[in-house]
Amino acid sequence: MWTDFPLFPEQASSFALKVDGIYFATVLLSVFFAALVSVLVIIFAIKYRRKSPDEIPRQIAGHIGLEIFWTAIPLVLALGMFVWSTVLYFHITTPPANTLEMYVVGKQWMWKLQHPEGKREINELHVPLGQPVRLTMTSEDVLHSFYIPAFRVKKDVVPGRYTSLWFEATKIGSYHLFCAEYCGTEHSRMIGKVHVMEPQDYQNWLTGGVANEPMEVAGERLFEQYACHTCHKVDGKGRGPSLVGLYGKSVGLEGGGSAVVNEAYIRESILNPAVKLVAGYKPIMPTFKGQISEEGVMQLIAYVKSLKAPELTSVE
Ligand code: HEC
Ligand SMILES: [Cu+2]
Repeated sequence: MWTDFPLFPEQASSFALKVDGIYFATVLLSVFFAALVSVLVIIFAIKYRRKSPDEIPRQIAGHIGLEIFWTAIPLVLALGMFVWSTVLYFHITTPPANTLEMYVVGKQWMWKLQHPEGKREINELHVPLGQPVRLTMTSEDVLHSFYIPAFRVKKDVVPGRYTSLWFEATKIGSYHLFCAEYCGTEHSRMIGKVHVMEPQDYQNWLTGGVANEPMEVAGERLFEQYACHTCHKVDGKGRGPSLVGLYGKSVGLEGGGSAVVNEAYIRESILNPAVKLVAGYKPIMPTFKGQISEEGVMQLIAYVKSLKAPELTSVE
């Protein structure tokens, strides 16, 4: 439906049909009631018009049956729309477990994208068909918004914060990528393409061309370059805690409370280490604010994520 109609973007992700379903249902419902009310206004205006100059209408005190009738029906319809869209909203905001991770940095006025295997792109994103992809996104300067109409996904990209978005492409092709948040003079040129490829073609594309360094390897190099490894020893005997198996864990904080280690926590630990002190440690970690680029921070995060605790030999 509508695929040849240029007003509507293609349906190229697993969300597209579902989002359009809600969109059209809402529009149809609104059109139906708008038409019903308009037609009744006209009919009643004619039917109950004053027919003689001295006519005085009978007063109507109220009708409990009618009140219930026109309260209950809209209530059921509105709650139905609410439940339907809430269920879809949760689906769209909850990525499945087996996603491919990719990283996005917005900048006036371009999109910079990194694949964990090392490939980097500008204003272009290659993704495989039929595989859930999760983007972790941040901005180097101002607010942007990552928008792929054909996938029916859009999410703000905020400086100093990580937002994420996931989708599963269901159709081979190239689709528009827009910045959907006014971000300065050349906002309208902050556009790109998302290329959906057969999984095999995607693999070839990933490994083809120049040898690329995986993100976690680049992260490991930064880890040594910035001397992180002098304090964060694998065995936990350094001046800082061991980062092995840290990702996804919950750590106790100095002064009570705890924090879950996700991308945002690691970024904050690197840029503002004193904000959340790990219990039992002193605020000796220097800040790396202004020294490591957003891409660098993401590479460090990829490295920390790759430090998996050896199985069975649990340290705790
Ligand atoms: C001078 C020693 C030192 C250096 C250098 C250092 N750190 Fe730290 N780091 C610490 C200490 C001590 C803590 C625990 C206290 C805190 O949370 O600030 C810590 C905490 C952390 C945490 C949170 C750990 C947890 O268990 O929750 C992360 C992540 C981290 N550092 C990453 C890095 C990275 C990446 C670098 C290099 C860019 C680095 N650190 C450099 C000493 C250091
Ligand atoms: Cu922008």
